[in-house]
Amino acid sequence: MTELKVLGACPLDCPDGCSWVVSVKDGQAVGLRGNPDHPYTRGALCTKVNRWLEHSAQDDRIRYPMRRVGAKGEGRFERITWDEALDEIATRLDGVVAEHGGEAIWPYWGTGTLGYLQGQEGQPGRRFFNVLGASGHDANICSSAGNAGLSYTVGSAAGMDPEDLAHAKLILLWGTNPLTSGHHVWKFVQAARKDGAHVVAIDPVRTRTAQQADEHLAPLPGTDAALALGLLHVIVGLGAQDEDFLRDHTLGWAEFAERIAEFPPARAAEITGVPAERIVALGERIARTRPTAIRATQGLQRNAGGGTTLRTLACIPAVTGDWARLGGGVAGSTSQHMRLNRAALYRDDLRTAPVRTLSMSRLGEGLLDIDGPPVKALFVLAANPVGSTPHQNKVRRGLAREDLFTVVVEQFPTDTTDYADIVLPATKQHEHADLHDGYGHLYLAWNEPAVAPPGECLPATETFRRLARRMGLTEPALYDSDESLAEQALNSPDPWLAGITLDRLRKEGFVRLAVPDPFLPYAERFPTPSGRLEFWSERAAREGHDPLPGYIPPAEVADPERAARYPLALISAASHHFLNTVFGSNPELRRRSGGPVLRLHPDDAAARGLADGQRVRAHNDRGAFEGVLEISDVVRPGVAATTKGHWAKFAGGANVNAVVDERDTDMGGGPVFHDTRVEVAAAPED
Ligand SMILES: Nc1nc2c(c(=O)[nH]1)N[C@H]1C(S)=C(S)[C@@H](COP(=O)(O)OP(=O)(O)OC[C@H]3O[C@@H](n4cnc5c(=O)[nH]c(N)nc54)[C@H](O)[C@@H]3O)O[C@H]1N2
Ligand SMILES: Nc1nc2c(c(=O)[nH]1)N[C@H]1C(S)=C(S)[C@@H](COP(=O)(O)OP(=O)(O)OC[C@H]3O[C@@H](n4cnc5c(=O)[nH]c(N)nc54)[C@H](O)[C@@H]3O)O[C@H]1N2
Ligand SMILES: [Mo]
Repeated sequence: MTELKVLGACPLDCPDGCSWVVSVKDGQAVGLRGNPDHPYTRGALCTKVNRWLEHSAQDDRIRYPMRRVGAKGEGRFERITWDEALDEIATRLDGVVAEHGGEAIWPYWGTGTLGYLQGQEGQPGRRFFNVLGASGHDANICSSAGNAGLSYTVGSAAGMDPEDLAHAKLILLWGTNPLTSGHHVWKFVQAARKDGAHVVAIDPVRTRTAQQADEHLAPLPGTDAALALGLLHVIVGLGAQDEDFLRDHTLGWAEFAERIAEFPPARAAEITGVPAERIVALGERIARTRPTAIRATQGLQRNAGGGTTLRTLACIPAVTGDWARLGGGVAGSTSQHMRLNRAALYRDDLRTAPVRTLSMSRLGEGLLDIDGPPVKALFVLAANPVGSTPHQNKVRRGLAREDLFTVVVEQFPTDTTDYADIVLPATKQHEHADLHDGYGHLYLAWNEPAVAPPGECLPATETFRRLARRMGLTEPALYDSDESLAEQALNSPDPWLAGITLDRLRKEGFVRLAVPDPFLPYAERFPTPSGRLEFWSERAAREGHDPLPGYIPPAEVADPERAARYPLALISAASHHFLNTVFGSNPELRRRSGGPVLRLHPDDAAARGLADGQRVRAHNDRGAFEGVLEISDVVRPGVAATTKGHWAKFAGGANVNAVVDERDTDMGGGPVFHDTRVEVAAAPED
């Protein structure tokens, strides 16, 4: 039989949103590779997704509905039929609504797939839960702090097209590790370099990316805004500010200039731990290099002042006028350039009364401390909170509640499914249809199902249609087909979406937003209340923040009392081998990851009498996790580095989130993964 090529898209939570091609023979997927025609993917996937088909066929794949038979957390299940599963869920949800009201249901959705149909914003269940009057879910685990900060300054969290990094002459890779967390941007960095651009990495850790940069600055975690203000101090000291841009396109420059004056390089050096002469040198380089681009993603916003950090960083290209130049500005997420018709897709208007919103980053609190009504049913979709959410032990205590009914829609038996009452088997991307964009580029894509699902796996959209029918819900919008949902989402008045239809996406696989070329989103106008880039933000002031960008120290990292007990500042960034916790049970990727590794500077290891390669335990008053010690000067003294994504059940029962606090960032309600202190010691013998 001939081989069929089916166009699809990687659904994972990564800026690159790759386009892929599945080869199908005799109804089986026999190959999957990056789409060579996609300008951002250019034929390459990544270490992880190269194993997609092997991962999908793993023995531990969940293929049937299951009911818990062991204790919560034990992970013992029996196979049941879909009828039994739907009956039990319908009965339990009806009971919860009758006794406690709809808000006692928490639809907890995560980032396992970013598809508009199967994942993003909880869409497959969103209409269903709206009809039931369930609580809202604030998916603040990733970017909400930075989004909030950027939107005060710029009016949007979206900035320049990352492809335009190719036109920059100076690139600051600021708290981002693209060679691990989204490598497709690298070719644009390299293109700029070919044209003479200088590349600077700003990261407490000398990462893969920092090792490839021309220069590396290693600030203490959470001090980036002070660094930004120190750099601006140098720029303004040289008179290198763009007076025309400041006059015509910004608000509050006089006031912000006073704030900058408070941060001479010596002060910035004291706060950040970066030598003053390095700050002066980089400030001078920015002052004389047009355009300068800043690539800032999520890593540097996971701190007490994470929102303010991004708010302040976005001011640099305003002072230099680079927002008006191709190749200048901040290249972060492009999500907010994608103005699909979310209202039509989500149908929040189906709610008959306003509902409360619960915080994804505070699952432990949501399950243990919140009343009026307490959460009685938790519906987890495309998320693995035991592995990914702060304060693992608290989350476990919440999930262990006997009076909580938990449903998890999953592909693999994760640390979270272990607590489920019912597990429902979910299809994977090459088995279902979906509509995608990417948060690091400007393309939309359609993912055509390539093969039939294994066992009794269902797309989540179909799962919720069946559940709605079982519960006797009559709202017609609950029964729309996948294609109809995609069409509703694409039916947007936004001019950049003009001409992008489902038919066209199906035919072409992917389509670029109809943005102007060259793309200078804010050369004329910023989408702030004033239409200008707002150094001074009335809206920020109204919402309880400093009207000006500034510096907010990390909470735990900068706390001397905490530092005395737990001397090491811990960072747990992206693992090269997993995507959050996805792929965490793939034998080859687990082997390559070496399990959790904890890196310490030679001085810190020596002070504790620890040897390279030994098992160590990092702990604080919230919990502990274990890993293998790697002694290396890639981390600065006082900093410990590990990675996220390891499954607790393969790592001795806990991963790094056992030590992370359930505490909000300054704005946006984000988590503070990298604002954590620990002590490290030899692991106890078993
Ligand atoms: N391989 C792989 N790729 C991924 C992911 C993954 O798990 N694995 N996760 C995906 C997701 S969900 C996201 S959100 C993105 C995240 O992608 P990134 O934004 O790159 O996020 P991180 O890896 O968390 O952090 C990036 C860098 O920030 C540094 N950092 C930490 N704290 C600070 C700080 O205070 N200041 C500065 N300057 N640097 C700091 C870390 O050392 C790290 O090297 O990646 C996506 N891509
Ligand atoms: N310590 C520490 N923790 C972190 C971070 C950090 O930097 N440090 N980063 C945080 C970040 S940036 C993020 S975004 C969060 C992510 O946290 P989560 O949103 O919980 O993401 P994952 O842990 O990857 O879990 C996603 C789950 O979805 C499942 N899944 C995948 N595709 C589908 C599908 O199509 N349907 C269904 N039903 N399920 C599917 C996968 O099998 C996986 O178990 O983690 C955060 N956790
Ligand atoms: Mo994320």
